Amino acid sequence: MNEARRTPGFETLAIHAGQDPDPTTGAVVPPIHLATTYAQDDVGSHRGFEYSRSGNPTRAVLETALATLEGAPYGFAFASGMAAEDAVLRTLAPGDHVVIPNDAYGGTYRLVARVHHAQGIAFSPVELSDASAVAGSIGPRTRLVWVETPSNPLLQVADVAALAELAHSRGALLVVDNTFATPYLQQPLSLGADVVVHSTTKYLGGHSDVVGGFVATSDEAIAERIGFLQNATGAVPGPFDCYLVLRGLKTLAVRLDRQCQSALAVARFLEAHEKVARVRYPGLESHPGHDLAKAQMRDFGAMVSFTLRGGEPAALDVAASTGIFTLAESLGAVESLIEHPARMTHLSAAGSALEVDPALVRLSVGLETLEDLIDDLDRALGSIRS
Ligand code: P1T
Repeated sequence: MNEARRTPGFETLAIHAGQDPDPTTGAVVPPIHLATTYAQDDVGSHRGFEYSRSGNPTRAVLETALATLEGAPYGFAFASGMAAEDAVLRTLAPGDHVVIPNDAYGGTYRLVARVHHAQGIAFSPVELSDASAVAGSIGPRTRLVWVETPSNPLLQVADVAALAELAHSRGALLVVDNTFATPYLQQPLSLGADVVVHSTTKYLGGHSDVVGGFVATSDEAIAERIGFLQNATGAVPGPFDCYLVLRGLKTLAVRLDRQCQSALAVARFLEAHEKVARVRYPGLESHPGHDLAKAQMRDFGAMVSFTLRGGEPAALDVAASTGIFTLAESLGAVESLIEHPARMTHLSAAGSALEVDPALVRLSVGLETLEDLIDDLDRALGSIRS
């Protein structure tokens, strides 16, 4: 008698989902299919691929693998996180309304406020942890509630299940940007979200060598529309980029286990430092979203933000003084990065509800030796002139 087989675990799926050995050669790594076009046996009769904007075998492997990790029946790869977000926003019609977080990646705000708003989409930035504020901002034309959790750069935690219920009760869909958490730490669709977006540039790629994006969804109608838009607007990733993200996925779990562990140690070090005013890391008991993060995430992620008692001058000093933490935008890779959101990643949100405190510094904790990372921060904090 056959016993029912256990569903494979995350790590197994990350390495094998959609990635059977190549049937022609037995190659254990998916081939990088560079062809732009595919021979047809008869007019209109092809073997699954016609033209590489519409579909490419390497991209198809990535789409199957990452959709599987998100628990999604449908997944679409894009040329960047912004292109993925753009596709989701293009499902709206003029006059529709989106609720956006008042703490989110600056580029997301710019896309909504300066691209889609100009095309007739209304939007309201709102504090996602304030349920009555979210409820109050949903109107009859609200089609999407957009969530980033943990958020960029304040690491705020939003209650995905509660927001999904609220959005659905008012006829809207819930979109979650899962870039900071990744499907290893959090699976928004299983919490009730309808659409997940990613910048695969970050943890999924994991090595600062590929820009990409992804949309996963459990909603058939949305999937049909996103698939149409992917082909019609053509913001698709190249096959080599798809391969790099696939390669990154295989080690996501082990990378994140170590990165989360180091991030917690870095956060605790910063919390005890006299020059630091406040540390924002969901794994700290002092974080207002700690219990919620514990309930909806496997671990707390590897992004840490903190404000300096010395305000912006001190923040600029620290950001410019580290040696191992590289001063650079982006996040989620093996290299630790430091940045000043107000002047770098979130400059496009200046003057808006998403404007960032200039005393804030953001860290992406990588895979270097933990003691070296802490020594580096200790020295940088010691260099504050003000
Ligand atoms: O850079 P791109 O792949 O287009 O992804 C945009 C994006 C979307 N969502 C979140 C939560 C993001 O953080 C980003 C990109 N963020 C940075 C580059 C950054 O340094 O914050």
